[in-house]
Amino acid sequence: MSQRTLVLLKPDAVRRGLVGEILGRIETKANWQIVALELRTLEREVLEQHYGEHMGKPFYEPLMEFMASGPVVALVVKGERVIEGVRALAGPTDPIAAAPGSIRGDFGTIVRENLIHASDSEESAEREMKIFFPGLA
Ligand code: RTP
Ligand code: MG
Repeated sequence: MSQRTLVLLKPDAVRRGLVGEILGRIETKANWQIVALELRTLEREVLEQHYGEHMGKPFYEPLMEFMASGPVVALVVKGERVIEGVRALAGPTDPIAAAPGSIRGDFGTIVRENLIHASDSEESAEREMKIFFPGLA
């Protein structure tokens, strides 16, 4: 089942020089390909659209600040079961709970600074792709 998903390499990943490492893990999966990619510092409005579901939660403002603290790499990955697949590569939200071998498990310690975002459903993927790559067919 071919799908598309929206992935963000968060500002901590870019600052720490982990872009190549993380992109490599995604790019080398069989039957997946990167179909859009951009390095970009996110404006508040874009972040509010993207993380709107979390508005009002205690971690929302610190999350907004962190996500605007430097450039992110935004990309769309297309391929076989890629929505579930990138979430599996990333590991659970809390890096300490994430298994070694996952991106968050190998490189993270702080819940907020967990290196990567990936869409969690087909509906989220459609919504998020429109925010970051409105021109994508
Ligand atoms: P994401 O949306 O970034 O892919 O992460 P997720 O689905 O694994 O987690 P979600 O619950 O959607 O949370 C979004 C992001 O907010 C930060 N966060 N901080 N308690 C906290 O301090 C806390 N909880 C969540 C993380 O950056 C998380 O990825
Ligand atoms: Mg999420």
